[in-house]
Amino acid sequence: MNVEHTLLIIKPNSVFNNIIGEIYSRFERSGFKIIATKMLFLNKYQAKSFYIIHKDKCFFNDLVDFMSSGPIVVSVLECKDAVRRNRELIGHTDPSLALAGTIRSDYSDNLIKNAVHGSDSNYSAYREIKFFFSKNEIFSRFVK
Ligand code: FUP
Repeated sequence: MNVEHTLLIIKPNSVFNNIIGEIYSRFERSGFKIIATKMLFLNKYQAKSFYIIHKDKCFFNDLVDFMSSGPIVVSVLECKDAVRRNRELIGHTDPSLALAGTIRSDYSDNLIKNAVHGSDSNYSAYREIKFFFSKNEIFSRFVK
C-alpha cells in the first residue's frame, strides 16, 4: 500500500460549530498525519473555481454560497491509502446515507452543510492540494 496525500476541508459549518479539533483528532487517531494546514475564507470566484466540476448541477449556486459563507480549514493528510481511508472516515456525501460513526453522519447539518470535504481520487487530491498549497507549505513526515 502506497503512502498518499489527500485534501481535507473542514467546511464553514464545522468551523462555526467549533469542531476543528474533534475532526483533526479523528484523523490523527486513525493514523493520518496533518502535513499542511491553513484557515482561509474563500471568495465566490475561488469557491466556483474549486467546485467547477459541478458548474451545471442544480446545487452549484447553493454550494458556492455556502463554501464562501465563512472561514474554512484546509489540510493535507498523509498516510498509507490516504484517499480511500479519508473517504471512509468522512462517509457518504448525503449524511442521511452516511454510516453511523462517520464524520458526515455525526456532524452534518444537511446535505450542503455536510461538515467536510475529502478528495475522491488521487487525481482530485493532486489538483485540490495544488489549489490551496505550494510545495514549500507541505511537510511530509513519511519515513521509510
Ligand atoms: P463529495 O465528493 O462527497 O464531497 O461530493 P460531491 O463532489 O458529489 O459534491 C460536492 C458537494 O455538493 C457535497 F459536499 C454537497 C453538495 N451536493 C449537494 O448539495 N447536492 C447533491 O445532490 C450532491 C452534492
